Amino acid sequence: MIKRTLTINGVEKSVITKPDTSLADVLREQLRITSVKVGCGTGQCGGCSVIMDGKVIRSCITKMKRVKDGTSIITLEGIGTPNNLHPIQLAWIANGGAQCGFCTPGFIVSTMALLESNLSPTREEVRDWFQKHKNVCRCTGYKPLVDSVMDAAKLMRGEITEDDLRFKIPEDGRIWGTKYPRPSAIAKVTGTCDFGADLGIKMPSDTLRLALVQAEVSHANILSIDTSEAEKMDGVFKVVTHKDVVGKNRITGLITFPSNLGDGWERPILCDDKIFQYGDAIAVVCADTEEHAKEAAKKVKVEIEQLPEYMNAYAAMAEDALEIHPGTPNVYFTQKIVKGEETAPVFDKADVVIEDDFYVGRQPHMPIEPDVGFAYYDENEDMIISSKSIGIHLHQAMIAPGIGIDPDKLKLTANPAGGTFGYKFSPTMEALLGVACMATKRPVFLNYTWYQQQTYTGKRSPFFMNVKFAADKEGKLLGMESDWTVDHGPYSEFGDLLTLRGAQFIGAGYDIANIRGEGRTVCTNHAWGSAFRGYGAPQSVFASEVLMDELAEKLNIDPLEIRYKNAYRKGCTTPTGQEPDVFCIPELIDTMRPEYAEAKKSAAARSTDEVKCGVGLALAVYAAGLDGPDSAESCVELNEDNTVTMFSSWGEHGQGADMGTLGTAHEALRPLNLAPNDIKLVMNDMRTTPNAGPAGGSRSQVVVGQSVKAACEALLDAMRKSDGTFRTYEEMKAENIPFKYSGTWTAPCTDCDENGQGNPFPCFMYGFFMAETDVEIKTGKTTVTKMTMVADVGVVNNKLVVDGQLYGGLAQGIGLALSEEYEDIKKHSNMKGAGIPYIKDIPDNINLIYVETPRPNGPFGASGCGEIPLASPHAAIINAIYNACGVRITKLPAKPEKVLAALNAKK
Ligand code: MCN
Ligand code: FES
Ligand code: FES
Repeated sequence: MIKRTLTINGVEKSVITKPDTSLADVLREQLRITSVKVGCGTGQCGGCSVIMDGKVIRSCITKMKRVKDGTSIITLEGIGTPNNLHPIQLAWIANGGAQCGFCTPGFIVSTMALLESNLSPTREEVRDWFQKHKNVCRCTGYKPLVDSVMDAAKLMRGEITEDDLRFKIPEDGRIWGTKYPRPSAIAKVTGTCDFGADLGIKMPSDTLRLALVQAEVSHANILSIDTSEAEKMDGVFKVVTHKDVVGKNRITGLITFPSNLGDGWERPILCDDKIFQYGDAIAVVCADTEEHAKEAAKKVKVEIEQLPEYMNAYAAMAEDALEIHPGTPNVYFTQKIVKGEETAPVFDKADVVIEDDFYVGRQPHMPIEPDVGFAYYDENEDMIISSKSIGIHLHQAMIAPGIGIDPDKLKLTANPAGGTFGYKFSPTMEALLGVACMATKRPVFLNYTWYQQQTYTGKRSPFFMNVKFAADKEGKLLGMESDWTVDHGPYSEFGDLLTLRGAQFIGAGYDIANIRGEGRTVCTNHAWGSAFRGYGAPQSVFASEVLMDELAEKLNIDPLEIRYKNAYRKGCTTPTGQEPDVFCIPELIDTMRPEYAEAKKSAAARSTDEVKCGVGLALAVYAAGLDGPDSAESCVELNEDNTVTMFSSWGEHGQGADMGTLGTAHEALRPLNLAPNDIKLVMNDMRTTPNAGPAGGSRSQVVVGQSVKAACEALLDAMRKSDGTFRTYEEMKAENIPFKYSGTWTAPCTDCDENGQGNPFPCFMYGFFMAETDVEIKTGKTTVTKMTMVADVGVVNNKLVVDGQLYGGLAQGIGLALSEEYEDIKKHSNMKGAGIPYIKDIPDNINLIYVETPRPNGPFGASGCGEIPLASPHAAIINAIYNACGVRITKLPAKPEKVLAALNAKK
């Protein structure tokens, strides 16, 4: 043990600790300074940044033995407080710098040190600083963060006032369509927002800390699990294995379609007979400290019989491949698309036919916050599981039978989430917490390392695609044939629905009268497929958007014009035969025209023999809503002080469920002239908030928003007097009128049939992307120098949120195009290895342009927006690479070595 006396935020504190304990652990666990966030835990993300003796350091890799007595440490708590915000914090709020907010403390601390050394940085100097200090953000696309630093510096130099940065409510009192900051912004920029790990360490002292024992092979029979040595280790309370699970020990994948050959019950909570993928959970050690739990986890012995590992769809489809789940074929679901006439004669008669193969891979979600949660029994003996769930009611249904608990006795609540990007559409630790809590009858807390985040949670499912277009010589599409194979890993969770996305979105955006195709879902031993922002669109649209450029080239038509010619117009239908909600694509393309002309000129002027510059386009359509009669419920209550409380299960990834709910409710309740602060939010707690469905498929603004609107309208109806004015709380009470109202909404939609035909979605989102890239000929390295997106997400609820969604989604698209993958489990199990974009990988030059076509099915005309920015920016980048240097990378990611090999092959 060592003793250190440190000056923390100006106050002297002594700590006694182990020499090898990290400064981050001492600050968080011993001193309870929880603004310091641990993301990667290995020095790659800057989440744990603090200022040590004037310099920014990463406290997760700073051992206490290297921290001298008398050292000064500044954390976010020492920079500003909710009632006394520092200019940097004010600027962060004004620019929407905190989406999930998990990276925010690290960035603000880092900015503080920058501005102390240089109060007038250029934007490039700010970017260099964050690059050098490895500050990573997965939500914002970085531009709003640079904007924040520039504003903070201006304020600190006295060039603007605080008032200039504070939001002012417009005279009409309306916040719909404005940049009103999200309600959680102050807590996020001051480090007072408690995320799951912060709440976990503040649990009562008898809380058990958990550690996972994970599989280290991808496919094996389990012969035995020996926990005897682990049980004897210091501090161990219990080692929980499948034998302790009283329920079915399975998480149900909720089969969507009857033709699915699986039963959806294949994911074990804790492996019993078999290991299906690397990282599978085999046991959970429950101990007094995290350190003890982790030490004991290393002592659990698992005897296995290795089986052949089928690491991609084609390996698992081989004739001699074993059934990964005995009794269920590895190809367990097929989906056809049959629209219009047979395509064979159409292709025979066409002037031109073009065909290519495409692959979009296993993109990892890479939230900065690793998965985290805790469970306990409450005063009613109900089991409460608190996690990053973005679908609390859905997850209750998926895990209760497996744990062996009456669903009525199981309640889920959501902690503030440090980003999920879809992986939390699946329960990833909720069932583990449930079985550990039940087996020990103690509160339990599980905080994954980032390695566990990467190796145990789902990934984007790879699509192998072959797509063929038939067209006339003017470039009008006459037909399409498509074939797609979905590698969904070992667990079926929503794999059938994902496969349907191929039918719905390959070729979306274009009037294609005749389509034939088939897709299939394949069980493999690589990472299980979970929802990821875009859910099938980044795969499907990539194929048709790159092929569209190939067709344009063959016909010598400009890529913009061929898209314009084929865009949805009145009278045409989507690939599923549905009439689009609006016909905005020609306007999106027209809006892009001048930008495109400018970009082409600039690329031509900048290109040299060493660096070739190019411009690429891609269109995207994606749905806002889940298939068919998707529905949601929300409640609102009039309070004694004439404010109202909204009860909503709008799931929060970090995207802005709080702002979405507040903005929609405020607009719906405008007749009451409430200030935004008069609307209180109770969110995502099954004890009080009704089922609104999961926050996937960019559905919440539309479907949950409609239910918020309906609840508010019901309250207004109850409050309305005959003269059109509204009753107060006292008047309602006097007349015995109830105060609380529920609103529900169901999409007027039908599921797709076995031919992929139907009217599945209430609203669509549209985007037209342009990428400008530089390709270094010697190395094959691609740099995206500018992204432009013309977006139609309907009427915008909150401009700050929507801008943030688009910036962040575009940045993930750049990652998908150029660097991100999770193919090689060892190499890609850390952030850097998996290709997370740092600030210098994302251009500062991002241009967002809006077309706001009101949606008939959206609340106040809004559609969704979360996923459209990731639907096809990567296709635009790949098209830009081709435009720059003549190589077409159809299998992502386009890493330098791949581009270089293609350049060399071309020579
Ligand atoms: N919005 C708006 N006006 C519109 C449309 C949307 O102001 N016309 C706002 C909404 O109020 C909401 C946000 O934009 O705050 C996204 O709305 P919507 O598209 O309805 O999506 P959801 O709220 O259902 O959020 C989920 C969506 C998905 S599916 C993923 S995955 C995702 C995403 O949003 N993961 C994210 N955005 C993310 N952003 C962050 N920072 N972190 C994630 O994990
Ligand atoms: Fe310390 Fe990532 S750098 S948590
Ligand atoms: Fe930066 Fe979420 S706001 S990681």
